[in-house]
This record gives sequence, C-alpha cells and structure tokens, in this order.
Amino acid sequence: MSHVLALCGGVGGAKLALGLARTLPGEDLTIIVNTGDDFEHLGLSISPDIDTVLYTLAGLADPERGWGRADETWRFMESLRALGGEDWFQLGDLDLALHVERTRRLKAGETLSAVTAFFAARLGVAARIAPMSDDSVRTILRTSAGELAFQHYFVRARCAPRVDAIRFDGAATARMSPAFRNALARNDLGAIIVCPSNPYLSVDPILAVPGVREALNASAAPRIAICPIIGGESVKGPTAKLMQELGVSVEPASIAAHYRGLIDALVIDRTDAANAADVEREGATCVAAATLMRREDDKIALAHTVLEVARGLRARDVAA
Ligand code: FO1
Repeated sequence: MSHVLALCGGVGGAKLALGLARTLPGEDLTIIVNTGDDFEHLGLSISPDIDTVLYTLAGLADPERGWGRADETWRFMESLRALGGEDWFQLGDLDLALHVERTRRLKAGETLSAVTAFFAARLGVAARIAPMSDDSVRTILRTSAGELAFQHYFVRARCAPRVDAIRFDGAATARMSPAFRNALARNDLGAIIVCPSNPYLSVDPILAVPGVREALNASAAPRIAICPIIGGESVKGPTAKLMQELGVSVEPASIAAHYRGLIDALVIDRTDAANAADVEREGATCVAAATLMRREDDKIALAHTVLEVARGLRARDVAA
C-alpha cells in the first residue's frame, strides 16, 4: 500500500482526516495541519487546528462544536470571567491541560512537531499528525474592522467584518516541518489529499510555506481536493462569505481555479454535478460524490471515494 498525505485545517478537514484514519493503517497516513490559526493566549501556546485533528482522531472531540473536547466543563472560564479576565476564547477544563503542557514543552525547547507527535502517541492516534511548519506563521486579515489576527477575526468578531486581504506573517521564512518534507519526498507517495477545509484561511497558509507549491506542482502522486462549497454555500464556517468579499463566485469551479496546477482532481458534491464541466475547464478532473460528512460512515465513505479517485488517476498515468 502506498502512503497518503493529507493537508488539513480544523473542523471540516478533521472529518475527512478521521475517515482516512479509519481506512488506512496509521503508518500509511501523514496529516499535515495548518498552524496559521495558532496564537498565544493567556500566556499559552494554542494550536487550534492541530488540537481539533488530535481530538477527532483520538475520539475525544465534541461532536457538536467540532473543536475542543466532549464532556467538557468550563469552571476555569467561569473563574476567569469572575476575575475580569479575557473570556472571548473558550478554553475548557480538560482542553486546558493540553495547552498548558504544550506551552511547557515548547518553552523547554521541543518543536511543535515533537510535542504534537508525543500527544498523538499519548492519545493513541496511529496516523502521523504534524504541523505544516515548526516556525511561526500567523494568518492576519485586513478587514473593515482593521487588521485582525486570525482568532480575533474568527472567534472574537465571529467572522463579521468584511475581509479585504489575507496574509501569512512569517510564511516567507518558514520551513516545512520534517514530517511534511519527508512525506512529499517519499517514493511510495500514492496520493496528496487537500481536505475540504477553507481554501483561503486553512489551506493557503500551508501552501504559503516555501517549497510547498513547487513540491505539489512537481509531485508524481495524484493530487485530489474536496470542494468545501455545496449548493453555493459553505459546509461550515465563513468560506462562502469570504469568497463573496474577495470577489470570487461561490461555486466549485472557483475552488478548482484556486488550486489550479496544484490538483489533478476535485471531488464535488453530487448535488453540484451540473458544475462538472466548469470545474474541468479549470484543469481538474471532476468527480461528483456524497461529500457532506455528518456521521462517521459518511467520513469513511468519502475517504474510500477519494482513495479510489487516486487509484484511478494512478492507473491512468501508468496507461499514458
Ligand atoms: N472556536 C470558537 O468559535 N470559539 C471558541 O471559543 C473556540 C475556542 C477554542 C479553543 C481551543 C481550540 O483548539 C479551538 C477553539 N475554537 C473555538 C476553534 C477554533 O477557533 C477554530 O475552529 C479554528 O481555528 C478554525 O479552524
């Protein structure tokens, strides 16, 4: 069996990551996670997307919110609020332990890759989960409310301000994490999967790390993205609103255009099958499938579909 590399953001991406983790042996799967959302808060180093993927694959994630832990309690936040502390970003009591321990380990000199691999092992996750980079990359949005760091836009301002531009501070000098570099260099790389995460906020920070676009461009492995837009709306989060604000038409072809040259195929939802020709005009093979992942069965089924698309593309390359 060949190796699979998945590029992933938070809640939406973690759903497919779970499907892949339920389908492939752990040693055959590397999940590279966006760290543009990371920030320092209350003196703690928070890596929300890494934690969402960790908790999801460990079976600890809250099924309603998608982020944080199930069966969470909020005594810390209540106490913080009573003391007049900053309470706009919710840190549950169980979740807090992860941030405290990560912060301690990073301060002691461990890399984010090492801390993430350690936590994954402690939580019984077999797949390799790694940050896109061990260097700091921070997503900053230029908005109608001024410049906002990612979590200030996403959580504090509830994505309400109009976004004019997005930049990734630190990306120009960031290096790919060792797991990312190694996965891209593998001879047995059988697929690169771009999870149905927000292309602008979750995947673009990964693509902004020097060498990533070039490696994707040059890769012999089939590259497949899953469209995060269904029926002209975001499956989750502000993708559609952001596309409108950035002057992009909210349809699958825009996602194919965004990833032009970086993907071979785009998996769109069955309900959007009429958009297939528009997607293919953007240079990607279009596959229509059930992409809405509500239950675990849906996540596994989509993982199977994507791996099947990869197999088909590999067979086509061999025949050519
Ligand atoms: N998202 C929210 O909408 N509100 C929160 O208070 C919040 C807290 C939080 C704490 C830890 C964590 O790992 C994630 C958290 N998230 C919260 C999710 C996070 O802001 C976003 O889902 C991602 O950054 C976007 O992918």
